[in-house]
Amino acid sequence: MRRAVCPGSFDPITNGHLDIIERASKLYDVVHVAVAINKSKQGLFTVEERIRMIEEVTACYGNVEVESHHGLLVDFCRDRGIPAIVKGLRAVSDFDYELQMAQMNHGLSGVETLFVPTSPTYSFLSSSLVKEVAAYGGDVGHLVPGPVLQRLTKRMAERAA
Ligand code: COD
Repeated sequence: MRRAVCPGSFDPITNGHLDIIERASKLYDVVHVAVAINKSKQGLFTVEERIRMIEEVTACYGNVEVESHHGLLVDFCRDRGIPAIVKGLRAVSDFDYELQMAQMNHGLSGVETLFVPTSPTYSFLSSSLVKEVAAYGGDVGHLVPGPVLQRLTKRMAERAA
């Protein structure tokens, strides 16, 4: 079984994340999506909510497993026998930090990182920007999957009330 992991915060998953997960799902037998638990950062969605949204929008691929994780990503990989991390690269600005993480992860455990160039349509897209635009009532319907848009709209309305 060829396995890979797509890690991230996914707060919430965007079409940019989904594009990378879909492309990884065509290259590997099983793609693990690892949702990082960051106790020092309050998310818009709980980790459980993020997992449910990712499961819903990746179910169609048939080979994607979604889990939370805390601690080092390389430990998540070691525990599941995953030799590769798949990351999307949006722009040169992503590259410095992604290269550092890739080299650190390889040095720690030998796990490889493979970079997939983002689709040009999504090269500007991040969860943070989606949340900011949505918070001010902007249209993000073309940037996130439908089920995510529904929950995002609801959460923003709750926050505004
Ligand atoms: N197009 C393509 N890819 C995208 C896009 C887009 N528009 N947006 C995001 N991505 C991809 C990128 O590969 C990105 O790295 C990944 O999705 C996740 O993005 P986010 O924003 O959801 O998540 P981050 O950047 O907050 O996630 C950081 C990690 C959780 C991956 C990282 O901190 C980590 O591995 N933490 C675990 C602890 C650890 O091992 N630390 C040591 C690292 S050396």
